[in-house]
Amino acid sequence: MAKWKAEDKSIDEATQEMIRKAERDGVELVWDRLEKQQPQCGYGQLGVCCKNCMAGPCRIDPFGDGPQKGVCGATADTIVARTVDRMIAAGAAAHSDHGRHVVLALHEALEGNAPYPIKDEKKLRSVAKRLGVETEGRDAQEIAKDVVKIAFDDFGKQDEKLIHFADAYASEKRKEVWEKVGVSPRNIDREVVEIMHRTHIGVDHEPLSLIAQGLRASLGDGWGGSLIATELQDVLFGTPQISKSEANLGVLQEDKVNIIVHGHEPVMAEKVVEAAMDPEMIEYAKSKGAAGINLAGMCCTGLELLMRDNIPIAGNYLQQELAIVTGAVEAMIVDVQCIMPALVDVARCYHTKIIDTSPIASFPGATHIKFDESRADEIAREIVKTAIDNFKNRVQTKVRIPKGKSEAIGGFSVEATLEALGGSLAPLEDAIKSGKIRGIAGIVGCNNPKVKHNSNHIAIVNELIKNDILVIGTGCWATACAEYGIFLPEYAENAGEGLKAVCKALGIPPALNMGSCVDCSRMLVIADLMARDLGVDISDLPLVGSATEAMTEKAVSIGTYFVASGIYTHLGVVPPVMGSQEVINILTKGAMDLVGGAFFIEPNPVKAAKIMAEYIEKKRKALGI
Ligand code: SF4
Ligand code: MSK
Repeated sequence: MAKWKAEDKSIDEATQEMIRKAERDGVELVWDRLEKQQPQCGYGQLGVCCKNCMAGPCRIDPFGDGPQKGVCGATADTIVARTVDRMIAAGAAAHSDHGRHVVLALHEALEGNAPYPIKDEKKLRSVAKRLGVETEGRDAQEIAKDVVKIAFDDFGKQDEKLIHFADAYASEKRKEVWEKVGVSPRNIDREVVEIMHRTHIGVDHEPLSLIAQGLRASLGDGWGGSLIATELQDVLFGTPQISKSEANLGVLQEDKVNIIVHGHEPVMAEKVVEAAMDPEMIEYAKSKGAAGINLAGMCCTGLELLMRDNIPIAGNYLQQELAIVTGAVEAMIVDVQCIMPALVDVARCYHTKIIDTSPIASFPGATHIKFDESRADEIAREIVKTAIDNFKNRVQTKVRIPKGKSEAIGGFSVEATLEALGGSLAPLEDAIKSGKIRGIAGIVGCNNPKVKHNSNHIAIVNELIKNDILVIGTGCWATACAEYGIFLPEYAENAGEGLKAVCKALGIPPALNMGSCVDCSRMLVIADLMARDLGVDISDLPLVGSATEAMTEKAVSIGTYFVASGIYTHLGVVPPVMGSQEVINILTKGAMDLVGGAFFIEPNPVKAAKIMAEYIEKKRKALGI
């Protein structure tokens, strides 16, 4: 019998209902496993353990009685800095490899080897123009080939110059800061590799230079790998437009074949959407006794589909097991990142098939249907057919779909946001200048079972909007807001008078869904646009960032590139840095002097929102507004 009650684990009733069902069904969930891990290792929490070589593992005694150096002589400061760097490297690698996969898919399509037509030529032309690619009198195929070449070059060039995408998208002022500090990313992959080199035993031991390399690798993610992923996904699958969908476990339907796509990369999922909508497939589902096919998303693949295709999203990171616990999911199709290996065990208690599709992500016990762009349509149909064939195995007595779901407006790409504002950021900037809106907070996703599911996300948004701070964000934060009804224009009633008036005039919610976690790049583009309009650097703007339920290494990379882009950024979960005062000082103070942004750590979301609001007021004062 679990000691933590369902109400302690999530603020969401549908989630609580499924947690209780899991308990009745004898299914172990993420919270049970977290409980079994208690107490978690104190050395690990402080970041003072090292296993970078086989003379270790070594650990530093935080109380000073035991060893103060590893076998090689590494201090706590070195070990903590290396720990942070390796987290950034892993996060940047994950985003950037995602970006690479998108470039490869576009490349294969242009070579005639994959069935992906360019869906958004307008976006392609605008990306190309930014990159300095000639567009006049050229067809989309030719332009796209040049864009692909540039993107590939950012993963492979060997000179010391800034990567092309960052060069094309970031303002001169910001680029000067990076150049001066020596953190301009030269090649997306190289910066990750260099972290692995520097943190190998006996290389870089200086916390400041280690962290500087972390900033550089993270910039290669935000202004490189992630940006490439976002921009080229828009080219391939369409730039998101503002539209309505639904969120939470209640989007599953009892009479239909339920298919969930989960992970991060839409290259495969977009094909599953097509296959699931194919009348032939729907007929096939009906022939098996179902009323049709219901496709829903999970985590960031879900957000990609919600943003572009209005596909409902069944949940965020901590709800992935619970979707299976409904007993109504025929197949969960997974690609990469944030997919719990435990899904296979949970699925064993029901009839759900876990189908892994990525050549780089295999799950023991899952059904493997590996995706290959050249046979994309055929594989997507095979996946959907496998799900339909599994409908007959559903055990009706185990089915219970919670009612909880909410409508939500999504699709706030940069382009859609500008369109909603009448073509430029001017109305928003005017509202900021006049003080109706005090500033903007950009929130990045994740859930973390150490934090009550969705609680920090909702609390911080409520507090920020009350203070007339417009919130934009991505990832599991966006799903939390969607489930809570925050992405509806009427939620502006909960905002301060100024923000409420602006939202009413524009017909927008007080918080805007900008997409998946890779789409944090959209927030950088918005910040950059605003800085250019006002003739200042990003660090001068009344902007703040937050990763309030941070969990993944990707979140560490995102937070770091926010900081390196000049944004004061909140972390709601204490990262493994507390074992080094020097590293804490660099991240929370020193970075501000170097790049105009820094981290602050505050587990209490209400207190964090207050600090963010104060920072915004400080920035407004400095700008004279
Ligand atoms: Fe220990 Fe140094 Fe090896 Fe780390 S690199 S495990 S501190 S000897
Ligand atoms: S899925 S990275 S838990 S946002 Fe992108 Fe959510 Fe964070 Fe994974």
